[in-house]
Order: sequence, then structure tokens, then C-alpha cells
Amino acid sequence: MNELIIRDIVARAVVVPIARPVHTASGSIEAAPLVLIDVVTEQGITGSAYLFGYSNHTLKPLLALLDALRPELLGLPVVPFTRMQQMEKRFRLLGLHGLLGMLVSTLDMAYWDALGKAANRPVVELLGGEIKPLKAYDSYGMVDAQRDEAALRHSVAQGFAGIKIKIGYPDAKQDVASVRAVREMIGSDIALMVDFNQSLQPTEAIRRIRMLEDFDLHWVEEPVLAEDLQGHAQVRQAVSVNIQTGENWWFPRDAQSAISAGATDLMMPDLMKIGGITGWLGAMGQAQAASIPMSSHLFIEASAHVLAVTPTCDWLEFLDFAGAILDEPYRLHEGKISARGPGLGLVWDEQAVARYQY
Ligand code: SMN
Ligand code: MG
Repeated sequence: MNELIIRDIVARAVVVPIARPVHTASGSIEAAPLVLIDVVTEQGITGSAYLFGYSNHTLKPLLALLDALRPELLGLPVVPFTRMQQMEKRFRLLGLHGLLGMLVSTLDMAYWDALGKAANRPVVELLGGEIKPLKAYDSYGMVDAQRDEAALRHSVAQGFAGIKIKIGYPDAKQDVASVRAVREMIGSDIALMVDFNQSLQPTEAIRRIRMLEDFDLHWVEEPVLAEDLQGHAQVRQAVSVNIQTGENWWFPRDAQSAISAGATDLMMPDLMKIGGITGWLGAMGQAQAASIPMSSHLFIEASAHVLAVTPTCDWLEFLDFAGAILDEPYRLHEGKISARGPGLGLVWDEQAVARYQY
């Protein structure tokens, strides 16, 4: 394949409407603040990816940081592994996390997209795999049993084999009430996951998880602060349900820290924090070696490619933040999600992008 050379990197901020707001114990997402990144090459191929800024406050700083980064990258070949090493070396003193880590990871996804487009093949095939249907769960915020009943029933009717809800209410009794209501609604055959979004102290987490023992929870996510690996390990030892974490790990080394601390039963790295496709490959090797089931966090489109080559592939999280600005949003087929190409299969709907420009 001919080498692709980076000619320009174009970034645009958008705030995209989402199907339902995501209320968590640690803040709410009413719309998705995204930065769309297009890596334009001399050869006429453009690689695309998006990042999720969590809050509108990050959008302008992300664009400014990318402006500062661009001169480091123009004129260089689209070789993801080499570009990752370049960034690691260039920012060793600062460290790759926060906004910089998000940009480096997203650029990596855009590089892989460009390589896939240049080869006219889906990224999963460049990785040595093939497109395959992946089991997906529908991801909710904090639910109101009455208000959300129709949506939850629709998720089940659509074929989702799992549902995740957020809990971590001020009062533990509300957690129990919410889990009970949803379990009753979806029945015993659907996997039910809960996410505390880092809201508890270890002792309180243990107390609350024990109160939820009757509901056959599939996993309990981030009961305590993501960085508190000891706290996660402590909770994990005290309860019988599987502990899930990983969405806040920065690059594969954080996966190593968490696994070696015994902090988790399951892992779900986020492509935008784990180092893009390249970083995911590093984390998935660790998951394989430690026999840890690995799921995705957000980023449906790119996750569908990498999960299909993940030896311990578990669940794809269906939380659609970009559907409204994509030419063709991802949809479930018989309860499963399959990757699309060429590249990562991302095509912007330019009218929608203009409409939601920040
Ligand atoms: C989450 C994180 C950030 C935005 C929305 C949802 C969440 C998840 O923790 O697991 O999906
Ligand atoms: Mg989570």
C-alpha cells in the first residue's frame, strides 16, 4: 500500500442531541459535546474519528490544543504505531492523559480509519479479523421506572440482551427500588448491569452492593473512584457480583496497574482514553493473558471493529452519542451490532454537523 502523508488535520466541535439524557451519580449529559477530527492526506484519503468531550467546557481547549499539536504531525506518514511512539516520546515529561490523551487516542482512530479507507477494507480486517455480530447492551442513565418504562420495554423488544442503568442515589433505598423496578420490567433473562459512576466510598459500596444481592446483577461498575484501585479490590473481595471498571484507564499501562492490583473482574476500556485502536490492542493482550472478559465504553462504531478481534470479547455498550451527525447511524440487527467499513465506517452527515456546530 502506498504511504499516506498527513497534509492537514481539521477539527470541528459539535454539540449533538442524544436520544435520552444520561443522568449519573456524578453529573448529567444532556447532549453530546464532540470534536470531529479529519486527518487529510496528500493522497486524497481522509481518516475520521470523533472524541467525546464530556462537557462543553472542554471543546474550545481541545481545538486549541489540536492547533498546537498539528505542526508536530504535518508531513508525516499515517503509521499509527509510529505516531503513538512519537507522541509518547514528545510528551513523556507531561504525560499522556486528560485532553492531550483524548486527542492522541482520537488521532490514532482517525489514522486507522484512513488506512482502512485507503485499502477499501474495514479496520477489523486490517487487524487480522473479520466483521462479526457482537452482543450489545442498551445503556441508560438513572431511570425513572414510570417515565422510562416504554423505552426499557422497547430495548428488550429490539433484542438487546442486556440493559445497564446508573444508580448511586443519595439514599441506598432508591438504588434498591430502581434496580427492583427495572428487573421486574425486563424479566430474568436479560442481563442487568448497574453503574455507580465512582460515587461511593468502599465501605458504603460494599453495604449497597449487598443490598442488591437478590437481583442477579451481571456486573457492578465503578462503585468507587476510578483511581482507587485498592478500594475496588476491597469491594471486589467483599461481594460476590462481578466488578467492572476501565472506562477511565489512560493507555494500556493503567490496565496493567488495575489488573495487578486485583481491582476488577471485568474490563471495559474507552477507546478515547486507552490510546485509540493501537492502545486497545495493548489492553486486549493483557485481558487475554489474564482471562478477563473485555467490553467497550461508548464509541459504538470503532468499538465494533476492535471487539471483533478481542480474544476475551464480552459486551458492546450501546450508547449512541454520534448517531445524529452520522450519515448512517449504527443499528441493532437481531440483538447484535456489526462493524462497518471501509475504515471505521464513519461518514459525517455534513448538514447535521453544520446544524450542531458549537
Ligand atoms: C458514562 C460515562 C460517560 C458518559 C456517559 C456514560 C458511563 C458508562 O460511565 O459506563 O456508559
Ligand atoms: Mg460507566
